[in-house]
Amino acid sequence: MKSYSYLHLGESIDSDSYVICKYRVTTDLSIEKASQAIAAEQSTGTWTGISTLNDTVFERYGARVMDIQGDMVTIAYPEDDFSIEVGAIPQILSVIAGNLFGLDALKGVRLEDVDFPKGILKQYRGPKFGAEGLRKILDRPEKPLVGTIVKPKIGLSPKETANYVYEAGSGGLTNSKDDETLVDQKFCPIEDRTKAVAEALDKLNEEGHRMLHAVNISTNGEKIVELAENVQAWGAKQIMVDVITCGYGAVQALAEDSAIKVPIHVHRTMHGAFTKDPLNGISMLVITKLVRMCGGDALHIGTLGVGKMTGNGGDYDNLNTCLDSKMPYKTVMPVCSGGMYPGIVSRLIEEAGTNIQIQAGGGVAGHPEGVRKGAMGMCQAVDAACSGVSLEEYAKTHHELKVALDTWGFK
Ligand code: CAP
Ligand code: MG
Repeated sequence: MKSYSYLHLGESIDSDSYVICKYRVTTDLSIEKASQAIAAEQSTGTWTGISTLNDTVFERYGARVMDIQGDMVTIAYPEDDFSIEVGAIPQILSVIAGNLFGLDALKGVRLEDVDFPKGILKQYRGPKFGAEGLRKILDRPEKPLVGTIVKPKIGLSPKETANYVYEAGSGGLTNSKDDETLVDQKFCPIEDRTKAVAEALDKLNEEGHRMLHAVNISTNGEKIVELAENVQAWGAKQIMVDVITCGYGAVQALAEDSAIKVPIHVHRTMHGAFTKDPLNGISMLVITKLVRMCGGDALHIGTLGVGKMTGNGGDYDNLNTCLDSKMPYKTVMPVCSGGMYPGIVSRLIEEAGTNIQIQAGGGVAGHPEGVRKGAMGMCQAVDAACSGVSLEEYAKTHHELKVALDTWGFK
């Protein structure tokens, strides 16, 4: 049986004909052997030589280990290894992030980054609205969007949810959203909730305040587009989808459905199961790239080390990937959420800049004087940071911010 080597160290390739992945590899074998095991398993090989593999197939479709730097391995997969069917993230993932995670040859492996050739990128349309589109809808050209997550996560009735949204908007927030675990429970049916929230948003609009609320439509594949169209008909101005639990195909189906004319807020619940371990799993950077390709308009990217969720230092990469011009699509609004409160807003803006959506659940609903004042406290913190005034100074003349700072302090 002829044996083939997948090692092409130091060779040059036309990078626009390959999907190029970076893997962090931990192994008891030599790193070369482990890298070959990945390249073989994910392209033309298996654990042994096979009589059915010939030179032509190997040359055309074999993955190539291009570089090894310490524990970081670069593998290039020929473009033709990927489906030509328009938009096939499931097939892409089964190549670049599939069986390799189970290989005994590896103690750990983490897909850190991926770059796609133009031929694959052009199969995707990216966001319909993106960061700029959201700003246009909200008539908020520069300052960060300031949002809330209706809290408690579950248990409020449609009327109570709408009331929360109205209070948050009256306090100045530009955005609100359902929490990731709320979809269509008995205590808060999605139709009633959507209609009640739409009324609240209309009332705010009549009072001169623009606001969006993302209704969580995360559900089964065969139903998700229909549910999105329904909530839109019931008055929803934005929808939310949990990308990891519903899948990239769900985001893409929603973004590419011509009947859906509202922006998509993408939540990433469950991502920590495979992004948190620095030596095993898939980085959030990869997820960010895929969401941008599939058409998410806003995406949770972490809080750059200032909030409650672990960032692994990768949040900056997520932020840049939402906003840079490396991908041929509109930009994605980066959402910084999780443990946000007024006392950390300045630090967040220092780290992230102003082209972000800052989102606080507890940091609004936990304000001792209620949701409206909580919203005011958040907006005042953002206004202070954007005008270069310290939060302490601004709080001298802004009561709601002062109460928030007295309650939660600074970070
Ligand atoms: C935030 C939140 C969001 C997290 C998700 C929550 O609430 O609603 O789901 O931000 O994390 O349930 O924790 P708080 P990430 O503002 O009350 O913390 O954005 O990192 O995916
Ligand atoms: Mg949540």
